[in-house]
Amino acid sequence: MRTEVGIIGAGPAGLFLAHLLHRTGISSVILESRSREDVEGTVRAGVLEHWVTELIKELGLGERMLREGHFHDGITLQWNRHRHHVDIEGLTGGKRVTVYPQHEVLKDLVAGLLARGGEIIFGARATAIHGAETETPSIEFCRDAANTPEMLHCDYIAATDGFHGPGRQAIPAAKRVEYQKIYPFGWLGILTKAPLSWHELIYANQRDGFALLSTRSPDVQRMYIQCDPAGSISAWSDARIWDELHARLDTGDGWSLTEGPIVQKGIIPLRSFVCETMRHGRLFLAGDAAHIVPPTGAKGLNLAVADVRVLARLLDAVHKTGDQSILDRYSATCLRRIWKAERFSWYMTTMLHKNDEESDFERRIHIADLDLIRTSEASARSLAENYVGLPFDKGDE
Ligand code: RFL
Ligand code: PHB
Repeated sequence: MRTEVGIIGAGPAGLFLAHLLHRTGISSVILESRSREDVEGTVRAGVLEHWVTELIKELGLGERMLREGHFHDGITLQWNRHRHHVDIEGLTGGKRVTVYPQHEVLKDLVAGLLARGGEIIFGARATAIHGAETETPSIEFCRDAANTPEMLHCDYIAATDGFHGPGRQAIPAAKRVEYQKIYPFGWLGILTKAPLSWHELIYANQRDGFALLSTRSPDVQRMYIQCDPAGSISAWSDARIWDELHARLDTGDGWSLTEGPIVQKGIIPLRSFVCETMRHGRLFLAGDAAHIVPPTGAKGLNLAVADVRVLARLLDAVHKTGDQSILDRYSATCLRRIWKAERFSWYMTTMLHKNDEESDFERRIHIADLDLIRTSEASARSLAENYVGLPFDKGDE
């Protein structure tokens, strides 16, 4: 089998890349180890930056998002039982974020790609990457039902295979520098069949720890509470979850969270991670394969799309000019945006969580940071600009 760009992984990075390449006439094949049902059913991120929403529309895939997504003009920060609305739209000259679940985005991307004649092989696990340093790289893969390895020959390989995929390991260890921070807390996430409790997302820093109120639809809500990442989900009865959510989100002024049946729950650890370089010969890492952010800034999915936007543009330029040296810009261009998203995600995480490893001094600093957002327009604008998605650097266009 042969294609121009072999893509490992049908997550947001791989699927957006295939669409962007298709638009410029470059062929690709996506190998995805999971089934289509599994890919389209995994609950993850929920917030799309302004430019990602625009990109989805530009790709002609926005119909359902415009109908079912929720456009938020701000977020609520809460601390010491006090709530503060950050006017994202006003502070960014009219930009909003879209709350539209990642798996719904994936459904639209998969259906759109297949309708345009794109190729996604589900149940096909990439097992090895060959010849990344040559002009004829290939991906060895195995289909679920078969034991015989097959080969996908291509001009370039995009490893959009997430944090645990084989892509990153295919860059020789001596060429890779990895930066990592593990946080001493995780998030317990739930989906509940309940009506909206508040008109926008609430990020709360309470004495017992962080909580986030988000949404999926008018009837299904997404909520998170800070927890021990090593704890077992079986220790969290529904009653305990609601007790903690009330303790961290209720304001004591009559407002209270609306409860409903919990239909899904799970614990995720929080980490920050960056791999430099993101390129080895004709192999390119993008998305979670190259970096992880804690979800507090809602940046994971958006950053994955930003990487492949750069990659698609550079590959298009190489296609048109034949000048391979254009690809030398890939890593540095992506990493400029990645480190700013890492900074913002770390800032939101440290400001909003209870960290037993920190001193009272540091706790006071976090409260001062929150109060600065309330009282300083410059500080609020900085948060708003990062949250809605930083403008692209002119040099990266
Ligand atoms: P993905 O989405 O992990 O997709 C990678 C795809 O590659 C496939 N794959 C392989 N396919 C073939 N052969 C192999 N050998 C393969 N190895 C892996 C996988 O099956 C998968 O389909 O990476 P991508 O595209 O870079 O997208 C990144 C985003 O998905 C991610 O940043 C966010 O979802 C992170 N994240 C969250 N971000 C937020 O902003 N808000 C959240 O609430 C939030 N919750 C989450 C999350 C990530 C989670 N993970 C990774 C476990 C919750 C979870 C549970
Ligand atoms: C979500 O709805 O899953 C969500 C929203 C905002 C975040 C993280 C997750 O910062």
